[in-house]
Amino acid sequence: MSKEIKSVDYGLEKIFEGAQDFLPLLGTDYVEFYVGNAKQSAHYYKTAFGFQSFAYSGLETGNRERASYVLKQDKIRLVLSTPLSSDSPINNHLAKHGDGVKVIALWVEDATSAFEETTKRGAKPFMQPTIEKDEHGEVVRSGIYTYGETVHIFVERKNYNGVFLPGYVEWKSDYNPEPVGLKFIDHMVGNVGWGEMNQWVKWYEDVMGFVNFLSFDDKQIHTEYSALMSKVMSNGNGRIKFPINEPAKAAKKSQIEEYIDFYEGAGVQHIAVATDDIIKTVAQLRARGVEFLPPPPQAYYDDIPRRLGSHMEFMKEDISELQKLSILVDADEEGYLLQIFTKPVEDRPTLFFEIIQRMGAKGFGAGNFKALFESIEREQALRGTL
Ligand code: TYF
Ligand code: FE
Repeated sequence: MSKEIKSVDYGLEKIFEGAQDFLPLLGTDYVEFYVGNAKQSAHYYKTAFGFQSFAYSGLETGNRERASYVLKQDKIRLVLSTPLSSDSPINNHLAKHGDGVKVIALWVEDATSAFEETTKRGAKPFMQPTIEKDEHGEVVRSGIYTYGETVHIFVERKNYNGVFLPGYVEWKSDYNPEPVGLKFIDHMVGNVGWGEMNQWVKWYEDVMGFVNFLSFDDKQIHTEYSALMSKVMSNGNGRIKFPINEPAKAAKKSQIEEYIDFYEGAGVQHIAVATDDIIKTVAQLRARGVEFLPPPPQAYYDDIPRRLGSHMEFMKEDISELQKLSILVDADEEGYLLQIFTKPVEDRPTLFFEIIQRMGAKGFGAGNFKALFESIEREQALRGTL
């Protein structure tokens, strides 16, 4: 069998059959981080993760409140924003949470309707529908709060042909490290507090029209020390997937609790980015200084043929290559997936990245949870937070 499956069919059409999608989403538009020093963060994401300079807003463009650097790699756009004075509202977010994700922006046909449909279903407004214009046309944006102080901004750009948004100019740089093959955002995970997962699941169902199509309970996700529960939410076309985690009772501190303690509330735990050549991507990331969680034991790799079963015959990657890079492998009925997790990318043990290559599998690596969480716990122990 030589089938290569690129995009994954979750069969969501069946779940949504007959339902009217009141919030059609075209994809992730951008992810905005609030950071202490956007200029230096931009250098890190270019150098280490292979993002390309794309757009800029700051003092030179007449923006005296904040500086924002927009980076791009294939379909992924990151915005790194930093306050330029103590008056900026970014400061409060930074003081409380440290560097982290403030905005998960979603691309829509109609940002006014997205705002009305979600706020009438109970969403707390963050930004009223606002028209921004420049010589390249106009963009309409609106926004609502989700968990913690994180927000969703709806971006309508059908009448715009500028580089990013009004207020931004093209950012040309003489320093352009090669991309590492990151293609698009596969999913973004939110950590919420004790007992709060189900209310956020309900919020995504009621307010955004999402469905819960996969769940993991603390019986599946636990180690000797800690446990968590997770439910995966998806929109109608399957392009937007948001797993929601909550800590579960266990012998020691759950990694989700550690996150909540250091982020001082709910927030984005990880951003999973897709590649179609994880071996090449991870080799390059490692060479550029990106740190990953330590590898699972030899027994994990010895067991891969058994775990992959019939998928083994069309697995193209060499297990020893995967082991050399500490890449994890999981399988479900439809295929297999390869994944790896970075260490947190800031000093607080909060946000990290996942690199994922799906070869037909629709899951999130449940078969890796135990090995992965034991690896996270070894890191927690080093931090004295387990
Ligand atoms: O998105 C997921 O569900 C997987 C697995 O703390 C996972 O990437 C779940 C929880 C966690 C780290 C990874
Ligand atoms: Fe993930």
